[in-house]
Amino acid sequence: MITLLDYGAGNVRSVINAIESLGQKVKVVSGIGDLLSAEKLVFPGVGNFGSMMRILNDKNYVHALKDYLLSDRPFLGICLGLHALFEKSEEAPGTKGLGLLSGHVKKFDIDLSVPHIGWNGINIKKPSRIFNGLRGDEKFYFVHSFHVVPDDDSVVLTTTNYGIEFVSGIQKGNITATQFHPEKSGTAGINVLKNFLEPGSEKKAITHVLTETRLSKRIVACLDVRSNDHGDLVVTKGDRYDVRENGEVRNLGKPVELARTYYEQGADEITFLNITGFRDFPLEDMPMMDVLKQTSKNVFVPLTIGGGIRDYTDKQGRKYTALEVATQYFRSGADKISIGGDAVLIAEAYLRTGKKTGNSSIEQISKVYGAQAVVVSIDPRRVYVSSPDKTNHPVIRTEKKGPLGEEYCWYQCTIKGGREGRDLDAVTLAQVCEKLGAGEILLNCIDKDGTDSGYDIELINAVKNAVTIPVIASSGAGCVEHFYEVFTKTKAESALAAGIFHRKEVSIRDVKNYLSDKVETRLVKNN
Ligand code: 1PR
Repeated sequence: MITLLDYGAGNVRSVINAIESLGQKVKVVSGIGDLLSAEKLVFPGVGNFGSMMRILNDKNYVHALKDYLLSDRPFLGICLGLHALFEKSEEAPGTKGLGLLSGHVKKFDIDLSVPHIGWNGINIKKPSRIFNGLRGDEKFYFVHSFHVVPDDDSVVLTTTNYGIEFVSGIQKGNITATQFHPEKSGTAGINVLKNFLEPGSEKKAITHVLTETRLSKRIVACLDVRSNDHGDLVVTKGDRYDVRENGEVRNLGKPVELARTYYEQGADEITFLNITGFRDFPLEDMPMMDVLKQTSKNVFVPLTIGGGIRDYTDKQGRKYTALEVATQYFRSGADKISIGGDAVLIAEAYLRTGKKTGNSSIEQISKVYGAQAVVVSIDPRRVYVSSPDKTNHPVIRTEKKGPLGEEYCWYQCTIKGGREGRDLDAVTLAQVCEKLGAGEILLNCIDKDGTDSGYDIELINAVKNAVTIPVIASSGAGCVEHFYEVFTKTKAESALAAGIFHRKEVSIRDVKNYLSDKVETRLVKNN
């Protein structure tokens, strides 16, 4: 029996699913007694150091947890579960950590996008049974803005390079903790979990010793989901956001099955977008929760869900906050939520008043679940102008001229699946959302969606150069070369595609194989 410490601030379902996939049973801590009697404890931390310690204190878990750790029983901390072991964190000055290890937690101070999101490697610093069965050059999924700085080097198990070399794993006696998420790291991560759950007697040597690790560019498979006219939940695909063909919603498959296929092909992340979320209410649209629950049972890479995340009042007048909606999604297996239309309205309000209210969906969800869990999905469309003074919006000089030979354009934000254009441009939206606490931008482009003509490089550069958070380039991928183009002509961290994967024109494996000697990617053989 594995005991799991859930303090209620994140996606523990994926950890439970990963452990259960290894044939073990999980008991979630519901009181101090469970901590005292635990034989093997897993502590997956998500969110913010301050709120984590406050909850642990409120529940009176701190003493029991320290006793457990001091008794040297097997412990696996994940992410914030690693940070908790230290004395303090820059994320919550004045808040005491468990202090089992001397040292502190520091915010990344580097000239790269923060959070550090994605698949990176580990430099193994000492032998451990936790690595049995690994080669040593596998990549693991990271998502964090802070890293630990132990005073005692002897506890360092692994380091990882991201602007600096930081400590990505510690081990002291039976206590192991990783900055990366084994439960989200495909087969390699499941292997690490297995080694913790059933440690072998000998420490087998790894064959590949890395001296410097590199963050991979991520390939994201996107599933636009909605009910078709027969009431079936289907994966569909638009052509410039028009998902109907001969009057019918295109049906390209079933969401759970397709997600599993893309995982097996080596997708680094899966995104589900409930594309009618602007008119539905997700808490009534339980099939999407179900899709997440089913998918997270056997897909061990990060899952993002978008569509309908906003405050809502139902027909009976009951109010729901966007945070409540997001919480249900996280509880169902999502790692990140994506906000579309609501982000535009929030940014417009912010630009009108110049003030953060703290009440917006972006701010609230980011505060509770961390910036890394909040993606803003932008649906822009090109608006051509003959000269920059013809608009108040920031323009770019474009190589792809407009229908009347216009040399300039700006990118107009839309809501409601592209149906309504707003007086706001994509660059400003991205900047405002970053300020309000978004951790990543999913940058679509209506003009490119479903066209197979390649990504809108000009748009991606304009947005990427205006923010410091990671950007997922989306819309237009039609062949493997388009992925190479987007990664070499822009600084986007990820490339998302939908149509070519659904229509089986190109598989994710094809993309990875093509990129393998050109761009840093996670090797498909990991999965
Ligand atoms: O506004 O918070 O309810 O979220 C709704 C979400 O649904 C938004 O993220 C919005 O992007 C998405 N959405 C709404 N309508 C559509 C539509 O297609 N009619 N899909 C839609 C957006 C764009 C991408 C697509 C890429 C890659 N789809 O997700 O997957 O363009 O496609 P490609 O590789 O085939 O070119 P809210």
